[in-house]
Amino acid sequence: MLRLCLLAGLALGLAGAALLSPGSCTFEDSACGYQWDYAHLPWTLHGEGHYISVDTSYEGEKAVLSSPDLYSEEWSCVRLIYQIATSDTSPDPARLNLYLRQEGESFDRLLWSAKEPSDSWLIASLDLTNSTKKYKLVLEGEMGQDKSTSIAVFEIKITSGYCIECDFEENHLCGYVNRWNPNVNWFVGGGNIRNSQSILPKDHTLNSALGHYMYVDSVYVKHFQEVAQLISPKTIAPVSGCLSFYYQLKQESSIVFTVYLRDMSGFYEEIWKTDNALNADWALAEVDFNAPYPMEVIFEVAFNSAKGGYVALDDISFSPVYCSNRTGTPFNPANAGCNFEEDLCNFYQDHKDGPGWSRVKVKRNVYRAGDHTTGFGYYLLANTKFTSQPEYVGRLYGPTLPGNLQFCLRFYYALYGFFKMSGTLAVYIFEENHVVQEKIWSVLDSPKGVWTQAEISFKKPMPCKVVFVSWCKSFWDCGLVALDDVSLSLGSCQAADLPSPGECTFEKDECVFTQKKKGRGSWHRRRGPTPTSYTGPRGDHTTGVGYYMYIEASNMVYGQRAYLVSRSLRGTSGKQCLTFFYHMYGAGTGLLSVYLKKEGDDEEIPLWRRTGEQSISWLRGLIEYESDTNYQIIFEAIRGVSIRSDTAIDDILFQAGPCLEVEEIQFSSGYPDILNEIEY
Ligand SMILES: [Ca+2]
Ligand SMILES: [Ca+2]
Ligand SMILES: [Ca+2]
Repeated sequence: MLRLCLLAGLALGLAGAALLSPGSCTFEDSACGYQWDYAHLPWTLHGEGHYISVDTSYEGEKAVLSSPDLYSEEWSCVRLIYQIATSDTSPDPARLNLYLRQEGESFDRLLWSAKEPSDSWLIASLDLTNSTKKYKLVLEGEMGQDKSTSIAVFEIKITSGYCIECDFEENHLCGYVNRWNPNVNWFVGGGNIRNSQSILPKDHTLNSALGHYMYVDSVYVKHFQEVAQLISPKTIAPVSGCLSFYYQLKQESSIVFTVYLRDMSGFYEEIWKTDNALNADWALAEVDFNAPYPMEVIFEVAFNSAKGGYVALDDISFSPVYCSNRTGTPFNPANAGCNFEEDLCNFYQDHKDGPGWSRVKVKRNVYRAGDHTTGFGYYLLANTKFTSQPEYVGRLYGPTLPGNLQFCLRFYYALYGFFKMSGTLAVYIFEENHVVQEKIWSVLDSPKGVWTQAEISFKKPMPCKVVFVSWCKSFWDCGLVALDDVSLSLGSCQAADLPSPGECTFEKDECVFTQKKKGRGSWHRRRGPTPTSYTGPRGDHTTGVGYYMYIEASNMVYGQRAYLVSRSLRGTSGKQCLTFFYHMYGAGTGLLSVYLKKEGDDEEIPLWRRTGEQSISWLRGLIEYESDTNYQIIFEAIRGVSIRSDTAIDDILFQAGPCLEVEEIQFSSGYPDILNEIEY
């Protein structure tokens, strides 16, 4: 249960409801138009305590609170003050989640999730990018296993501007935190505090003794090079522009005042440093700021002695235009990827080593696997019988990437052949002049003929290129190497991306889907090959070594059905696009169908169907549909005539808007003449 005494000191400068912007609430007299979902646990408004909470006095798993309709044509910052009180230490404890529910979308986008229990309130700051679409904020409390869990929200405040901006006039300090150090720390100065260390007569915002600022001084410094850090809220949306702030620096012996960016893998980049000039009054600092992936701004002061002096800081602000006259378009990581469907994109080869990688595709069949993108498309192949010679090396160069940015490179590879495969494919980083070459990845022996995902994080100080190198040492040490779906994103691969809404890879669970049994056959979640030979996939579509859903034909009888049904999805106006991958390999394969079931309607509208064996590959299915009422999507597999009838699905993705591509026509009259038949 919540301890109410902890709420003391929670005066957030929000006197007078008239000041509140739409979507903001202090939960004093009302919930400000926030409504709870009666299908779940009730929230309780504690007007005297100024908070709203949910606890486990009722049976239930979660509670949902959604805002009135909101608009944010300007960039804004949502600040949420909350507390999770629980003794739950299980791997899946109580959580508070914040979702963005945008008009026209069937799925809510997770903006933020917290699970750390605490004895006092905490603050979360979340940037909301500008949009013309109507939206709601949806808070979801997940109660976990502990029977005494309580989740409370004290305040939601939406302000225009960026979360890294702060004038330090409110005591939540905009989510800025001091990193505790025994001897030197950032403190709030000014206002009514009037303590002996609060040395400045006036702050910058109000130019008054009542205004507030942050300061750090050297009085308690004991060691050489002691450091105080003030850390901003983490950016969650890409931002670039001009960061400015006011500071005063009084220096008796050397002080170093530095501003860093720190990414989620802990890498620091210095963006600003004081020169040694004294600043008797508030001085303006302006610095170009570029955070294409989540980062924190760190204001760091290093002292060398107790007589160092002090630094004060106020009015941190941000403008989306660079301070300097910087031109040029920002780097777009999409230009460094390729699915090889049209051409090599921005990749190229040098032919000094002989023919390198060939762009190929195979007819959809049950003997040769297709590409990774759709199962029907193109990929690159090296070490074919045309290219493989002892000591043969094929190099595929990517476009030049800027230095000093963290990247995540992902690609899919597949190996074919009978011999030793390790080392036949490697990834190098070439510095621009190709003088420095560094191997960052090399293939180990892996399952043959399975598209397997590789993931590499890297960051280099200089501009560089990614180079895929295929290698054929000798006839006995050489195999076919296939490459597809190369993609590059900003930030490290490990920086846990919030899951995409409407995406289901089946890696953790069955997502929005559940079985509908009633004496029917069932879908199973599995990784690796299925038990019966000559049917079923050898690996999943997501990574090659992950999970997929399938029907095990040997547990079912001819004509038996298995249903996988989504939960109720939000109806919207306009078209929706459903993408998924299906695997129908096996001489006795039955049917796979997809249905749309609208709420309050018994009819299951057929959207898509395939009958019989299709390919040894995962193939992509695309479905466009519309439903303005809530609806469910049903995947139905029917077992075929024999046990070679395992049917599998993976990588389901729901997206708002029409499908951008059309599905490859299933029984086309022929393939393009440029078709490159593989020889191996
Ligand atoms: Ca101030
Ligand atoms: Ca492809
Ligand atoms: Ca999967």
